Amino acid sequence: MFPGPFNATYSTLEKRLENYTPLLHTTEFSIGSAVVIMARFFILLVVAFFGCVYAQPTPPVECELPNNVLADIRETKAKIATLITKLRTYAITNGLPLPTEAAAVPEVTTIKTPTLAPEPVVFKTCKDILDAGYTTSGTYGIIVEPLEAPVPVFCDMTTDQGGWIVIQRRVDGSVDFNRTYAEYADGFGTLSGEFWLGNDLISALTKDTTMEMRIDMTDFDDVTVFAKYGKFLVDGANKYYRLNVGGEFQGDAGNSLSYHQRSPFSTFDSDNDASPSRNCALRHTGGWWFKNCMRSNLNGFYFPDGPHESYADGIEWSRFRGLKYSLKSTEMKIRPVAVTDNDI
Ligand SMILES: [Ca+2]
Repeated sequence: MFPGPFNATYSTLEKRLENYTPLLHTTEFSIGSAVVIMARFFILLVVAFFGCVYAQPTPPVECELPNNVLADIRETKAKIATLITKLRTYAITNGLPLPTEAAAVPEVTTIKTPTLAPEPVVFKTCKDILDAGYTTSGTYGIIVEPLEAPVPVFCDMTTDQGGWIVIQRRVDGSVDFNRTYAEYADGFGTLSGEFWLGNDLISALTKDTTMEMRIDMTDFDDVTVFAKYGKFLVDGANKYYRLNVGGEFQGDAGNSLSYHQRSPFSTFDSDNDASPSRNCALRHTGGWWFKNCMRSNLNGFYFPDGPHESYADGIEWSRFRGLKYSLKSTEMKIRPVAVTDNDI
């Protein structure tokens, strides 16, 4: 370590030096500190010189500092130089920055505007997912309020410009659709095959977003037709998942759903239809918005051949193949109604 206070003979300067003694015991030093010490020393020198000059009576005479004072000043300067040398030595032996490296003046930097953490991407519909660049049909997760966890849905990304949430599919009869009211509320089946998405979910999806609904259907001659409705909304459980279907109708399948407008949902164990004498779901099988009773029911029994002798208990769409023909495949799908210039 360094020695204690230097034995300066110039009393005032010695006192000043003592004030800087702590520097000897700390690593927080720099050449700047030594310069300050020297600067203060020279200020003392200047003060002493002019004090000498102006203290003389007129006419002024040449003033010289006493030799002993000059000697003390030279000695003190030498001691300060020694101090600086020791500081540099200390810095080198301890791997510190050299005191000659003056404290860097902080660079003026442009303060960046804090960047907000990016919001997590939330997809609420298959249309969102399509717009994000995912053009392959398949299972995706969407957020359906008030649920917080993503809900898996099957997105049809190709039909009619894509972006459809499929809510129903019949394709091979592998899934039993003659289910209870509670099962229709929850949904059943598998997204890659046959399924009913669930009335609670369908209601939640259509409650706050204006949706259009499209049905693609195929008979056993592989004739494919479609029906498309401009507006589709399913009320909540408190209204028995009542059907609200309207808007512009398009398609070559014929309109066999508008008849069911504003009908609540019925199953064999929950008769909410408009027939006082019959349980339409029990008679026609499956769950649907039966009225008195039906012109369509895509959730009926899957007949593997199409035509059937029984009346209207298959997968029926009367305007396409009548009520004694069960379709080969069906898909019901919903998509947010596109905003057009007329809506703005
Ligand atoms: Ca009834």
